[in-house]
Amino acid sequence: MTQTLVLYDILSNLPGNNWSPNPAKPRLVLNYKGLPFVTVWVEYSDISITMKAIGAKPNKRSDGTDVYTVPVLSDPNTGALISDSLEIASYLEKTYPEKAVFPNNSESLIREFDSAHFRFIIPGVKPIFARSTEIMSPASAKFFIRVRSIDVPLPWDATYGEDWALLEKGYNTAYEWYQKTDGKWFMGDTFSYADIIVASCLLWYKRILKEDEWVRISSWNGGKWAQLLADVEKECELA
Ligand SMILES: N[C@@H](CCC(=O)N[C@@H](CS)C(=O)NCC(=O)O)C(=O)O
Repeated sequence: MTQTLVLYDILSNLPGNNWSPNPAKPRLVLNYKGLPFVTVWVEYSDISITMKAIGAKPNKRSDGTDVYTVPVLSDPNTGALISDSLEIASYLEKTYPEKAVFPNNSESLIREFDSAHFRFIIPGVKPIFARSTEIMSPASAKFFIRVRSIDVPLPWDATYGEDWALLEKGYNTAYEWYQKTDGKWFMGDTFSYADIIVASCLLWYKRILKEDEWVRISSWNGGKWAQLLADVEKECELA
């Protein structure tokens, strides 16, 4: 029998806690594969100290310095301790191949998709970062602003304007990608980790934005994004 895995995720003041897109990815994979897991919720400002203490491997910041991040997955069945959402997905796929998230040998392509998705989100992410600071403790919000403004310069503002237009532009690009396949998923009729990547950010927006702001995103591209999120939640048995 599979022993319970442990997912390290980020605390918030929202009911049920979860909000952060990178931990949402392994959460959805674990659900999709039907693996038993528990979550350890970590304060954003304590990620580094907690991950160092459990012996997790650091990631790299854009300036080359080490950064301890979540998600981290601990698997008592194998003794593995894995950092980074993509590496966790890859590990889970190799260790628990049933219900593939990289079907038809698609891991290399989906790794490229992950970078492409990140590139279209980042230019318009300021309103999302602004709202994210509102659902954390004051200490975590202060820390988040300090570390995230290295790559996404302040000021961050959720008011409707140019940054929202940049985010919408990114989604217009993603919409074109989705339009090129027959079926509701990125790979047509085949569900994959690519859809989990997109849904994790949508879940983030839905959790942290004001209702009218989420309605705005939901209305883009004929309602594609609210529908995709609902479809992924259903596929991963979250809804
Ligand atoms: N490439 C990593 C990025 C993870 C990441 O940036 N995690 C953020 C939270 S969403 C973090 O832990 N940041 C800590 C910091 O910046 O000090 C992944 O996909 O897991």
